Amino acid sequence: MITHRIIHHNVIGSTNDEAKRLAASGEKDGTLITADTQTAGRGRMGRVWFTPPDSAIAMSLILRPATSEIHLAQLSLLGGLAVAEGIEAVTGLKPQLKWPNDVLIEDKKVAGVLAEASFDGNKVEWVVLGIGINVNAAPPPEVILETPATCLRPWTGREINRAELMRAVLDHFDSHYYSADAGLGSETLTKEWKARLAYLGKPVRVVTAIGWVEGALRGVTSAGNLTMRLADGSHREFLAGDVHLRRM
Ligand code: BT5
Repeated sequence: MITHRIIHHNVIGSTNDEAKRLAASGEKDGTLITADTQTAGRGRMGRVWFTPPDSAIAMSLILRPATSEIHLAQLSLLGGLAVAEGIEAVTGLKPQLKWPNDVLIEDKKVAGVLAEASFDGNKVEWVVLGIGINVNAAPPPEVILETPATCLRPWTGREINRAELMRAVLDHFDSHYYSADAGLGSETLTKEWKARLAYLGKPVRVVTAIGWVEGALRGVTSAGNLTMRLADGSHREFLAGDVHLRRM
């Protein structure tokens, strides 16, 4: 395991913004920014991420990948897997991954991942992997537009120690990310994603900027793309990006 340098804030706008600022000024691989409360938490594409004060996990990990053969979708999925495994280790619950970046308990969103990066040409300079987990309080229903939200508390019946859960998530992340043979791009990791994938084999709709496609969800590729089987038997692959996955 690597030892992360942790910079904690009681209140901050967004841990991802702070991590990006630090990464751009040379902060090293493994530094983690955490906060008890975010006032301007972000989701993908400018969406709002609500952080219930003093009861959630909001953290952003700075990574400087050794290889440029890395896709942000892989890191989102890996972040989600680490969250799911960390939650399972601490609570016994078995969360699922909703491609590309959500963690669900019984179809409700308990956590979200936001991977952002800076490139120098084709080479990744740094990645900021932001993770938000609803631990002891759920966000108010009015901030949730699409997937219903939940937190861990109603499922465990007890308050969860946020530091313990954060450690568990980071340990699981490290054990995959720094694995020589079961890391990003490996068949082992791809199988672990698939084993946790929400809606596997179920009818889904993928909504893209130019329309939508319906089919059965087949799985994910080692690059983190979604695969679907369409009604005519053909297969389609989707890159994460401005794409939404919906259950039908
Ligand atoms: C995400 O975006 O799910 C990524 C969330 C990443 C948050 C972390 S917290 C630490 C770090 N610092 C940041 O500023 N961000 C990262 P997306 O898939 O775009 O989902 C956003 C949507 O989820 C919103 O439009 C709401 O509908 C919903 N949402 C907002 N807050 C939520 C919450 N606490 N729990 C569940 N759903 C939420």
